Amino acid sequence: MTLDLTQSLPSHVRATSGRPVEDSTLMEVWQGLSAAIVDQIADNWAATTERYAKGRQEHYFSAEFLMGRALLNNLSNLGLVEKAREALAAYGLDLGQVLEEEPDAALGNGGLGRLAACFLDSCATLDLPVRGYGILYRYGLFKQLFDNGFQTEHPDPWMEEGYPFVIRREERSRIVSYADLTVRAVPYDIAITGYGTKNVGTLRLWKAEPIEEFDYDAFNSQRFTDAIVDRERTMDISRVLYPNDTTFEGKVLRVRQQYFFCSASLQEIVANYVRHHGTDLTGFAEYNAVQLNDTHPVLAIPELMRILMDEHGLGWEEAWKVVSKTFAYTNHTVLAEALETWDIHIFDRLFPRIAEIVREIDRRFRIDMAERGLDQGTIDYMAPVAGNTVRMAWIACYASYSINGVAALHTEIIKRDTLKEWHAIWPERFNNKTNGVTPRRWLKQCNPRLAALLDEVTGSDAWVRDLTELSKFTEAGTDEVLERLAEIKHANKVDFAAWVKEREGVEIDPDAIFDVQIKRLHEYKRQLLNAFYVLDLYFRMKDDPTLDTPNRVFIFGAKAAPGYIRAKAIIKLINAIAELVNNDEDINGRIKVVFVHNYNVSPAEHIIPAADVSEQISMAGKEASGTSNMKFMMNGALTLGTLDGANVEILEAVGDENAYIFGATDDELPELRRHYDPRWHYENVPGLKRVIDALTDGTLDDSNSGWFHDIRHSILEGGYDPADVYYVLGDFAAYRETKDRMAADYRDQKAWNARVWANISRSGRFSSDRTISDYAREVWHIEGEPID
Ligand code: 8GP
Repeated sequence: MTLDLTQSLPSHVRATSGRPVEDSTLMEVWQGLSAAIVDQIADNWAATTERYAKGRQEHYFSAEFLMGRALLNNLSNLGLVEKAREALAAYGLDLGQVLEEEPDAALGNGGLGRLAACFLDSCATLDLPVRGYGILYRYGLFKQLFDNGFQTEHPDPWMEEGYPFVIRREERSRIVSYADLTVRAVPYDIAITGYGTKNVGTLRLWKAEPIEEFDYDAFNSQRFTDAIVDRERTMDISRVLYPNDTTFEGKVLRVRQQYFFCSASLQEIVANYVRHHGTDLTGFAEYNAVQLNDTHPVLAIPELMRILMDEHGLGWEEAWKVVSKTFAYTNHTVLAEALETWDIHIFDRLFPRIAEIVREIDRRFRIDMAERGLDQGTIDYMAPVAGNTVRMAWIACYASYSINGVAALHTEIIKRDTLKEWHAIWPERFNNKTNGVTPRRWLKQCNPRLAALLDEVTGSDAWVRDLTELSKFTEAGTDEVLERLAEIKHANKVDFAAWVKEREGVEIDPDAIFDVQIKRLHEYKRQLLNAFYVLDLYFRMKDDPTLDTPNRVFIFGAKAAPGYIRAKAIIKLINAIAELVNNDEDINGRIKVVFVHNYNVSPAEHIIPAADVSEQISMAGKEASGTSNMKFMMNGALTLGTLDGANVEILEAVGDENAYIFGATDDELPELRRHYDPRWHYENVPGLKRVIDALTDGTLDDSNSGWFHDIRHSILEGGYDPADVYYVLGDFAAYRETKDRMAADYRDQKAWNARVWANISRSGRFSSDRTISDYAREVWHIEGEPID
């Protein structure tokens, strides 16, 4: 049964708004159209759910799912884009405008959360029995505004106006108990459609609610506030996503959140096992695997022990056997501050039984390791509990049957450094799963012009389900195709320029090179290196007005964690550079700097198709993988990057002549750092002195915050950390040379477009379909189960 949108749209809009389409707001039309889509998939969704429940399943536990918008994704997967366009046109409405009404579901911070969203898309497309589990945060990641160039943070109540894609499943509620509070976990399900399949997967997000809406006794005895305080304490659990990319605050609440979704999800998974396979839980791991997306869901390990022992009567050994065949752990970062640890007193206070189980895991671990002959120092280092500190990553490594990194280099680094002690004992647990991104959202939907060309060149849309199809066409970059590519990029840049003008009030030249760095703001990602280049180029142009270089637009998008002052200083700096450069009459628009505020999934969908250059310039060894690098590649932007994360594999795929690689490598850095003197670079590397002096000599204005002084100090003097920890000055000369060369190369458009085609046609291995197929085969041991 396919949907007749011309018929169902008006009735769904009327049911939503209580008025005819003509009198409804655009928001109501968006809601009505979205409801029509949910209506359309309901039967297949139920059939898929039923089918998966019986067999072996994989459960993807993640504190973050950065889903972005849903309507276009669903229309596209269901082949309904044109029908929706027509149905709306009958009322004089434009689909594009209606789509822009949708808020982003920003239930994630960055790479880790967006990866989870791409993975769900691939699992649905591949008909895999996988379900996502997380938290229905009332407030997603904060909204970012700029006030005089400073980041300010604002709440993002993303579903307040009504969000038809989440379905409350009251009857599936679970009780989660803490020592001081008992709450109801109510599941809200989001349907995950795939491309070219009837299967519909599920993302289940839990919301915390009071067991009883109100404590009536307290209320009736006039203690109104008591009644409300407990209610609010409960609602706090799913109120906000923690806005930290690498570190955590509000520890007790954070731990409460983690336990909340782990416990509710496991209760449900165990209940499903009992329903279909009986009460002997020793076979649990034959039917269930749980992927832990970083350490945030690691409390699931002691919680499953508790459920198996206390609720199903297994002994410790039996339960541990099940647990150690159930969990698999993905590490997403080598930054030491991101390896979560908690004070065990938090566990004692919130859930004494879990604390007891964690101590017992620790006790047995120590015995186990002593029996293996490890020395006391190593045992203490690796133990799950040290003094009062619980180390979540170590629990994950001990209990999991699989441990993976997210790009080849990253996996080597965790084996060699971060997790080397575990690798020495259990090398067979370690495996690499290089990240990927979904070509549906990140190519077909966001870049329809390029998608149409790919259909034409390859003769079908098979690439949408199997991006490696494109590799058969690496030689198809004829003069005509290259010209078409150039036209498409130009048209995308014209659209983007209009979007930027409207959203940021900056005019940019579509014939300039669009050079883009979009990602969380962190010192290791080195937005500062990029900013220094822009400032240096500005000074060079001021010195020599005849300097022969193409026009350039430098585009940034980044949020800084609210407590990360240095990151906020870098945002202010880039905005100050934009102010200086964009308004200088000598420059006359030859350089423009745009900081796109409130960077998120849907802005990325506008930016990436228009990009010429993809900045992937982290200090080698620090970026676990990166995923925007893959999205840019698919959309024909060339990588300007270090040999870090998945850049290494992108280079391998495209070859030296099709990427711009520079800078110190992970292998070289330890030796280089030993003799490193940033001051020497400041004095001797062309351009650097002037750029760094501009931070404090009055050229740039930090509104007396002292922040630019702090940046200079951190680079030249250091303090608590050594000077220039992220080797910005050390890599500057190589970066400048490479970026200048790249800009010069841009002039030869034909050669440039040949590189563009090389990147697009070889991007197949960076589809999340490849990543997910690898997980399914090598870690989860599941296969596709189409419903018809
Ligand atoms: C990110 C990594 O930084 C990035 O390189 C990688 O591509 C991405 O994960 C997906 O694997 N890591 C995080 O986002 C991260 O560690 N976030 C959390 C602690 C919240």
